[in-house]
Amino acid sequence: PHPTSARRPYSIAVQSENTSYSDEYITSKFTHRGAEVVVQDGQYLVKPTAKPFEFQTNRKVSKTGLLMIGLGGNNGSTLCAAVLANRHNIVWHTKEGVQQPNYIGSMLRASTVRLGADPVTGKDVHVPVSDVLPMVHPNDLVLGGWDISGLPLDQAMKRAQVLNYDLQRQVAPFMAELGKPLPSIYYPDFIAANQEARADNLIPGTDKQAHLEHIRADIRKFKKDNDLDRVVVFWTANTERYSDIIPGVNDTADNLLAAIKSSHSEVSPSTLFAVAAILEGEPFVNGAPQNTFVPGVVELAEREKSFIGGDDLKTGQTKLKSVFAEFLVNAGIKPLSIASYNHLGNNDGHNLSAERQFKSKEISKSSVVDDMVAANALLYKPGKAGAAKGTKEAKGEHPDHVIVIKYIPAVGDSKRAIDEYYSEIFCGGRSTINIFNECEDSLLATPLILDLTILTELLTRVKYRDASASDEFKPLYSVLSLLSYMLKAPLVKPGTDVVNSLNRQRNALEAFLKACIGLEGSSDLLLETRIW
Ligand code: NAI
Ligand code: DG6
Repeated sequence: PHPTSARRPYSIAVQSENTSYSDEYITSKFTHRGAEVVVQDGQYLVKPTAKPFEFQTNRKVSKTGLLMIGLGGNNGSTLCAAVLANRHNIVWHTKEGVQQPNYIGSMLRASTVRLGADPVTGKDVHVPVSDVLPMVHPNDLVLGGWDISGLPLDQAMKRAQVLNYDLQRQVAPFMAELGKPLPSIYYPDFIAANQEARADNLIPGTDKQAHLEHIRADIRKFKKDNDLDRVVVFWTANTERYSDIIPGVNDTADNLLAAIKSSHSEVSPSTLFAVAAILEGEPFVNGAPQNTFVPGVVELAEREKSFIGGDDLKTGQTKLKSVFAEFLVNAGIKPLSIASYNHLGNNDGHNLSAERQFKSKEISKSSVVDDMVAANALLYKPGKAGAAKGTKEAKGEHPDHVIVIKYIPAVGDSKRAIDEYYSEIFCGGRSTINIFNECEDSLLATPLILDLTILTELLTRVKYRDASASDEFKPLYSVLSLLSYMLKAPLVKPGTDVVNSLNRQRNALEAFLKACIGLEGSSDLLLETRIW
């Protein structure tokens, strides 16, 4: 660990026959309980199920690098400066007084999980989520990455206009040590034309196979130079337009690899980076909304047993929506329309002012209420199986849901989000709730990038086996849907349902972390408080 690392020794000991510890592993037994439901003649036939699993977590936290694509952008430069400020314990002056660096906004480092209760007092005992299993401390991440803009990191931080001047002033020498981002690949058709002026740090040529090999070599070199066990490759570059899914081009792993070889125009930079990471056996996370994960990428990740996660950081407006819309629908209130406006003035906003890039963001921001609506047939008429495809009848009832994003340079990184929830209430009544939210976008995004990186590294160390079949331990499935809590449009195993509810996403993550140390069951049942 870095000399100033705040990493503490692992401090939880579960005393149960379900949990065992060795120097190398934490091994736990876990019964996965569910129910199979068959609808027959209007009746729900429910069969409870219980499947025994074992989890094995390698206790040795990898020495981890974070390679960001878009390193010189607002998120990339803010993340580097924040980690350096924490690592070097830089305090700075604001008009409110002296400010300490921290990791507020990180679910792992700034929120807690209930372990159980004190047997004497009956009071709940909580621990930081990051203490449940051994995890990388953000201060220990080795930072690097690519950008089509060659501005050195200290100047990129200044350009971003996110952090307080006194912090920038003190952290600048450390940022300067990071140097300039690695040159990157730039296919102008994928991001807004207004980004062209930034593109001065490019890997030459147009040969996509050569680009792929260049990126793979960059990952290997970074890993070797820094003596790393693991590198998480993270897309926090500009939002791209959607790629067309073309049979024979990007629909299968082999077709995609062939398309890269022939430099097919529909292979985007983000897809190329994902393929590079997968082929290097390093995880790739997509923090932006475009469809980087074309079917060929998912198949390639499965084939290579690599890990992928995405899409699009769920930072503000959408995070709130994934709580608020669920609250309304679960309270039996029927949202009729959700109108979401936002304006911002940073480079992300500039890029999103182009129609095709906006479209990618619109898709990821819009999909977030779909599962909540689909789960409540009392409020929303479900789609009809036989109805013509694409019609309202086939899709079923849904609230009107509109997304507007405007670029207003004056407000910089300080995004404004305005939401109106217009709902039907009891006996024909109407409720209108308006929310106005203002904050620095990159200060919301940075802790999420850290959480995603740290969780991803952890999930590469967790193996499982079906205890009933006495199988060998094997890695988790390639698509890391446990990362959903931080993502607007979670990528899930093909054919499985997306869960957008923030609460359900968090519950899943908590349950999984606890399962890995042999703790089962819903802690919110609190049965002891309900019985004599
Ligand atoms: P930014 O525009 O400040 O930074 C993006 C960086 O990517 C720029 O420095 C640009 O030069 C670079 N870039 C573009 N194409 C590249 C390529 N092919 N290779 C390497 N670098 C490339 O944007 P910001 O605010 O940092 O956001 C980054 C991404 O994260 C955007 O796609 C945004 O939509 C997404 N996002 C941001 C959230 C936030 O709250 N800040 C939340 C959700 C998603
Ligand atoms: C404007 O919507 C810019 C976007 O990049 C957002 O800031 C980002 O996607 C965060 O969105 P949300 O909906 O989670 O606040």
